[in-house]
Amino acid sequence: MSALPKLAGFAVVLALTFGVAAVAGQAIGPDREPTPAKGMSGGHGSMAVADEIRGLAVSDRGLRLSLASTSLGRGEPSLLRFSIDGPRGPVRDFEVTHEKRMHLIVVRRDGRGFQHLHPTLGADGVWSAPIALPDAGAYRVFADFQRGGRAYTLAGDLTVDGAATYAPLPAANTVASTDGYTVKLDAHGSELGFAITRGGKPVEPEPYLGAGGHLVALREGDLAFLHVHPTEEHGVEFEADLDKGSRYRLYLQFKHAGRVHTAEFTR
Ligand SMILES: [Cu+2]
Repeated sequence: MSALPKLAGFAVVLALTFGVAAVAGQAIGPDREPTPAKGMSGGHGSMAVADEIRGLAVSDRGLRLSLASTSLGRGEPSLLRFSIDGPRGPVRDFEVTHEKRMHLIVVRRDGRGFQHLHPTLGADGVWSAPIALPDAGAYRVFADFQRGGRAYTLAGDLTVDGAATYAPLPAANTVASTDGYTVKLDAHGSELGFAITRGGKPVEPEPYLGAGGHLVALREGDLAFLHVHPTEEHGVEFEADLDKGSRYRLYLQFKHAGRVHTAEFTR
């Protein structure tokens, strides 16, 4: 065997390694440090480390999101099944964050059709959640969880068959209506506060997932999942480092009258 094919093989491996490193560098950024999952302070101005960009990769630090199926029938009630796999198969030792061991976010690539689900874990390590996706297109599935004191957001693609009609991101807004509620966004730097009213009267939301509300921020273009910290136990206030020059879709969820409502903003 001549040395040439061996060398060529080496060059390919080198190129692949470099390619992966370049992608990882883009996704994470050279100067970002992992956010400590425990002992994280939510107080105003006390964030010691930069927020981490997540949700761009299907695997991270030895764990991989495996979707049982990467396509679903349009509009059909289905069961979305997946596992989080380590080197020896599905792992089951998840930690509770925001009152749940797994938070699953499903959204179409254009930011429409947002769903926040709490799947159940089977004895075989397979999570499952009932779901129905009424519109065709490519969806992003985010599995948000904590294990071994570290926070993960792994993401994969899911397709719903049919002709998709993608819509541009709606224009920036500071007022959103949902289920008869009006929600006003008040932003000061990285602090995002939300005031909820109904019929002109202030609404005090009920606790939802251990806070006054839950906020997901997805970046336009790549749907990078921004980790958001509630800054108060009862108020609807968050700290989020939205990068300037990018637009985001914000999904604020709050609970009132026993039901969860979602207000959406572009910022
Ligand atoms: Cu959740």
